[in-house]
Amino acid sequence: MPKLSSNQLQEYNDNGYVAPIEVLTKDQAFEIRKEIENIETKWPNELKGAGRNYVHMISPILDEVCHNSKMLDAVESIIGKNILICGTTLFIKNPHEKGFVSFHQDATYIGLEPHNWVTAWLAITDANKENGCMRMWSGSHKDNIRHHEQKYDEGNLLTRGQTVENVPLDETIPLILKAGQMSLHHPTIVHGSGLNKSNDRRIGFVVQSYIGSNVDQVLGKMYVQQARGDDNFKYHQHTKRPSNLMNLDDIKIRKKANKDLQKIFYPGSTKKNSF
Ligand SMILES: O=C(O)CCC(=O)C(=O)O
Repeated sequence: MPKLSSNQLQEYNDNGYVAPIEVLTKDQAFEIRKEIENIETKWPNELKGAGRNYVHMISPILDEVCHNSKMLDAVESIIGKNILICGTTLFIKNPHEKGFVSFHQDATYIGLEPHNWVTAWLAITDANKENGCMRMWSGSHKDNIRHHEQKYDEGNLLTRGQTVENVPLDETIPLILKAGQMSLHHPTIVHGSGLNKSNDRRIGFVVQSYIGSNVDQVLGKMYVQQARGDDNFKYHQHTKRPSNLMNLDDIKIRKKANKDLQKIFYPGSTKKNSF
């Protein structure tokens, strides 16, 4: 099976991310966009606030993406063959809104230990400098967790507005992707993204994250699916894959999963965002 090449793996190890990786055709990515927008139209509150998480639990189309063999082949090269899907998040920036993502390291508040996990950011629309693609501080994953200021600033798409300050913007690399391509990034790389200044939405569907089955959740409870291999550790609750869109049983499990996710995201926090 085609996995990451040795050059791509080297890129990941040296820089803390690797991209672009071809996953879907432009048309397939557009089908995913239509599914997201169909849910937004029929169930207007479903993907808002905390509803941006775990959408793969209620949509067979988004579930299928998480099990895409091209994604899993690449992920397997990094974390090994026993792979769990422990969460998904939609990062949508609508045009002319204030959405941005401050520079941060994913590992800071997420409770996933050890760091045998990787985050897959799949472009559902093109992502470029104009519409606020992610920017990576190359090589920063080699350092430890840095201090994050909790800013809770307006428009910040992170739970606490957690921010690594004084990141040299001109040293960060824009992660430009075409719809259907993905990037993989390391738990400790410093990354963020700016405003969407285009006239269209910027949509990223993020598997946050693919974890090795040896990875525990030290802050709370997570709901996982087996993507490949075995789970000999059994740290997490396994859930079934959705059978049809917005199935009532799946909605119930997703609600519970989202409630439990809030307990992971916010311990010790003075404020709470809507996510
Ligand atoms: O979508 C973005 O701009 C940022 C997403 C992000 O921070 C992540 O996937 O870890």
